[in-house]
Amino acid sequence: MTDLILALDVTSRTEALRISLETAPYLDAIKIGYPLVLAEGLNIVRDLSEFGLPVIADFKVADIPNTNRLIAEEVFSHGCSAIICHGFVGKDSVQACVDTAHDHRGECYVVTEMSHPGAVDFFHGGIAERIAVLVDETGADGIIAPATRPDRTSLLRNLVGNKKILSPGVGAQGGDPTAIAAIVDGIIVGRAIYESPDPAGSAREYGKYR
Ligand code: NUP
Repeated sequence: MTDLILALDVTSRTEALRISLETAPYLDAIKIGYPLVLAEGLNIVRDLSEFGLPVIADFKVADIPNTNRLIAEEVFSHGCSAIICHGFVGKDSVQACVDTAHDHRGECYVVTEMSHPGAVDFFHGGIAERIAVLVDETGADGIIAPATRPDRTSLLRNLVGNKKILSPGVGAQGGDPTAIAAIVDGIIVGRAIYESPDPAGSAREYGKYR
């Protein structure tokens, strides 16, 4: 069973609510990030909560521990259920997000290796593997790993054991859900759903791995 997480990267509240309403029956969570939050503000979380789904804040938080904590406090006090942070900033910065998440009974996911082609320009030679180990050391709830490189995600699975893996890159970035669904706990799909002429039909299709 693999969750379907909608990456809701639209930039208007009206559009966000329309897509969510149409696709909610097929989703396990909604992921929001800078596009929607910078356009409409963090109060959009309250509107999205109406659909009864967890809202994941994908801010890829990557700052010093104190700033990470302040960002995470805002995220959770606005009603998000989980936060995504970067791992390359180091253990103390990740720990700040994890601790704040857990103070609010929320979750924290750590980006290991990103899904786009340029992700490996600087991150190679075992960096993602070291970040994956950080998850155990900090008590984070899981990692973000690429659907575009199932072999890499499979390797990271061996390192994180039962921790959750959420995987973006399915659809628009070329990732094949059938190649990744069995390895991960959730697939993250954005454009292939919200840019589809039939978002509900598309969500139903990606939801068949649930
Ligand atoms: O490595 C990552 N790749 C990625 O695409 C980490 C992410 N968090 N994302 C996010 O997943 C990205 O910011 C977007 O919100 C979503 C993928 O969207 P799409 O390519 O399916 O439209």
